[in-house]
Amino acid sequence: MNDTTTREIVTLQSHILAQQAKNPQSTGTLSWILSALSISAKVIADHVRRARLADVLGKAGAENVQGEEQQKLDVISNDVLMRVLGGREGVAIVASEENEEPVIIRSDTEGEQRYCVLFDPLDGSSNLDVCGSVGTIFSILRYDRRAASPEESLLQPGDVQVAAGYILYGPSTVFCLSMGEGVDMFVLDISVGAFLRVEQGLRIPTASKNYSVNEGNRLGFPEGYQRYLDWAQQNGYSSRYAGAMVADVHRTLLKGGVFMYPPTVKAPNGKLRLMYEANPMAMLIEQAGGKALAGRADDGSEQRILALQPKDIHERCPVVLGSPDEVDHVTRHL
Ligand code: AHM
Ligand code: MG
Repeated sequence: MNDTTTREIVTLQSHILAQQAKNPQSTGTLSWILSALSISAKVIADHVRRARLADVLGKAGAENVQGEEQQKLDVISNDVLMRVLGGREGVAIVASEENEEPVIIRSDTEGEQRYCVLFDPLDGSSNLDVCGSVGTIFSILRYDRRAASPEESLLQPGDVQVAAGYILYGPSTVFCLSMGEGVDMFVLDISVGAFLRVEQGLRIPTASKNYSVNEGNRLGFPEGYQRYLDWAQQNGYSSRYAGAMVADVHRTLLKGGVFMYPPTVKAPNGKLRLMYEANPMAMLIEQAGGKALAGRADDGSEQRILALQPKDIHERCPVVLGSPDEVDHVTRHL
């Protein structure tokens, strides 16, 4: 057989159905939710591509729950995800960076397994004005009917995520997904209208001399991070920072290195949100063989992001993730 006949063409949809078929108890509910995310990604990618022409760049004139100004496309992307996910039977609660309160869609006390979907609809959106890459990040949790309230059901550690991923809107639209059995990567073929699988069981390089951090904040970092940067600069490291987590994590996943958003004097827990930025990225990085830490715990041990118990859906945490050896170089300076 030649290469054309041996190389399968697998869409995201068929990949998800094949995963579902591995589990005979599966009802297909999660597959429907992932398919909703795939549709949302195509719609958002189209908005992002046309942003300048459709005059939807710039601010929407409102502030989001973090007190940050929303971009028009933040609002549009949030709306797309809310509308598409809202229509899916299996969705119990949706929580977004752009909404202060989670949206409870179905909170019944019995019946089939339902899920909570948390997302940052358009991460790094300030990159849009300069045609830089942006992305959507999502995390899926089981809806816990035993929780005291539907909101309580959301506050689960990242270790129990059922699936997580991101969509990068760059020169091409890339969907990276983990359902707990490795990381797979898909690229949107716009002529076909489908995400096609380009990588299965992606592995992050063990080491690579790259660090990715906003060095403008350096003087506000705890001393350990500053010592690491001195060490990296004395040892021939390159600095790469897109200013959009999805773009920076995607590069780190493929090329190796370490991505960090440390605590700063102004933001003692860093800037990134645990539940819909750090947790999904940490799941992908760990599933690809990397490490994802929130620094060191009080007893000096490494604090895995996925082991943190969230207390608030919008809480923040420090982030150090990437190639295992590179994360170790950071932590030995902390
Ligand atoms: P956002 O969710 O408001 O877009 O903020 C998150 C973004 C990340 O994509 C990126 O890693 C970080 O903020 C950049 O922050 P800074 O400009 O402080 O370096
Ligand atoms: Mg955002």
